[in-house]
Amino acid sequence: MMHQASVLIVDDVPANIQLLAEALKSEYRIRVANQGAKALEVARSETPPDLILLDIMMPGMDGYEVCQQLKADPTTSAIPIIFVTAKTSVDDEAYGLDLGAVDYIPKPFHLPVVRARVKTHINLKLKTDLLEELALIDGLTYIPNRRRFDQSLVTEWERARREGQWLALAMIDVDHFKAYNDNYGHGAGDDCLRQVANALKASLQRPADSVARYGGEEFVLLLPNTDRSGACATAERVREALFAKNLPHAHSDSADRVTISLGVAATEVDPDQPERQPERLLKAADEALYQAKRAGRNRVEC
Ligand code: GH3
Ligand code: MG
Ligand code: MG
Ligand code: MG
Repeated sequence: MMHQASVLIVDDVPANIQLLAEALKSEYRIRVANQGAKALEVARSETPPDLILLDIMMPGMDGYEVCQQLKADPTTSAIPIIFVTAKTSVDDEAYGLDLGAVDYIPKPFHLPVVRARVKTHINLKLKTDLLEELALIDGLTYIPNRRRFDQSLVTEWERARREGQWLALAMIDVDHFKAYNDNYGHGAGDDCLRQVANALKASLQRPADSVARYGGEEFVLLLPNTDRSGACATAERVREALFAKNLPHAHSDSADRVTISLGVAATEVDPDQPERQPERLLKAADEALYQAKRAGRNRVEC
């Protein structure tokens, strides 16, 4: 996943933009904005910059205001900002740093210093991004972990509520997995969980659908904009996909292979009922899963 870091240069004077761009373009993808409003637009785009060099004195919205707005918006607040400015008093500098900028470079700037400071803050930003990504990935299966699922559930719940849509979940548990470990060993059990995770991931068809490892040998599907019958059909397809993998399990009581049980819950999220929390959907899916187990495993309870 090699991605070239990008730097947004914001300045109302074209000559300043040009100097900075020349100094940085061999290492970074450069984007430019000649006014505050344009800077906000680039920062809020689908591909936000990894760092912003921000002039302060500009007609219209000044750099302080741009910085304030970026820091107040959770989608842009993590982008490091370096002020590059002719406002050189210590009070101006303190004010800029108080607003959340990571650094402050006085004009006229010395290009090697700009380059060095940009490099430091880009490296830090990329490391932070990587850590955030790793914190949300399960270390055994490399699919999203429970922390990531909890975040997605809240996000999708809010979206469904705003748009008056359905939201569905399927809780998944591997059948007789204790016997698998006892028979084949814990290492083989780990391999099996990786294969189950891959099969689940591969069997999803809509881009919005996702699977996470909920814990142990439990997984969960999050199915946005999906009603009950759609969710049941997806769960059944997922069950069949894993069955078709034919992973041997000699000590399963339900089949000659590894199987899963699934419990489905779906709700049309009503904007007028904010007290209906996503936890209730999870609980319903969990109860359905329990029914699937009681009814004999290797099945979907809708
Ligand atoms: P059921 O059909 O009722 O779900 O039976 P089960 O044996 O799967 O249920 P139980 O909850 O008793 O056992 C779950 C097993 O999953 C026990 C635990 O050791 C195993 N397990 C949980 N996490 C991991 C893991 O990361 N790796 C391995 N190898 N085993 C795990
Ligand atoms: Mg200016
Ligand atoms: Mg379990
Ligand atoms: Mg189990």
